[in-house]
Amino acid sequence: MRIAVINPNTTASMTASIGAAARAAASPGTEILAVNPQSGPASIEGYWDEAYSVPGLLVEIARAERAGVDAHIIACFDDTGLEAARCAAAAPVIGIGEAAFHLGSLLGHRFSVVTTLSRSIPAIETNLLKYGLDRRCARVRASEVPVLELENPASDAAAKISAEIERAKLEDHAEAIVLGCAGMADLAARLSAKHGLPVVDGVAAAVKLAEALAALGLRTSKIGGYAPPLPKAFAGGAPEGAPGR
Ligand code: 5HY
Repeated sequence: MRIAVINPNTTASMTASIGAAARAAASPGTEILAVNPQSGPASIEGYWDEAYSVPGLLVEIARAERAGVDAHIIACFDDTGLEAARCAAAAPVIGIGEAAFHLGSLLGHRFSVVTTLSRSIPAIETNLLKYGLDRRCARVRASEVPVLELENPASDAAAKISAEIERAKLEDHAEAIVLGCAGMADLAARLSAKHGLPVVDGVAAAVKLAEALAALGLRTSKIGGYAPPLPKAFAGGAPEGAPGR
């Protein structure tokens, strides 16, 4: 089984750590292809970054489809471009946010999310509503750690995230925690042991759900909203992956 893990930002070192987390979660025999676009923002923190990372993401989805992968994972907690990717791909597409929310809701009455910057909270809350999982989430919190600071071993990122988890337990009565950034993947086990509750990493959650769908031979429905894009004129030159390209 081959799974494409696409980090929609353009920071290759972050793609490498996401790939390592995905391989650590994958079953024997599952090959992980970890990639990122060649154009777009170095990190995604808010709606503007998200919008400019989608075209590069869709090019990587098209390339992974041509490579014949069994599933795609969007390794950005905002589930960047998820719906468009599901239109472009026949193989299932899993967003790490949606995957983590589903697993979090299986582990406690309510979970809290701990993400990076406050500006990322509205997009995450909107996704919870869209997925119908808002009632299972006590609160979306920000650790105020910029995404790329997670890559810096000298930063106090882990301490800030840990402190926010403690506040989520006390103030939200959270029974589980969902880590709100792909760059936090390597912190889950350590934070779970420290705080005595389940801590869900979206990358690992998405790998297991992608494997389950692929093993069951289940693929995205093409009879409705995720139908392939229709061929049409495209001013400025159609992007790689567009119908006919
Ligand atoms: C992520 N940004 O998982 C999101 C997290 C965020 O570049 N990878 C990013 O802050 O929205």
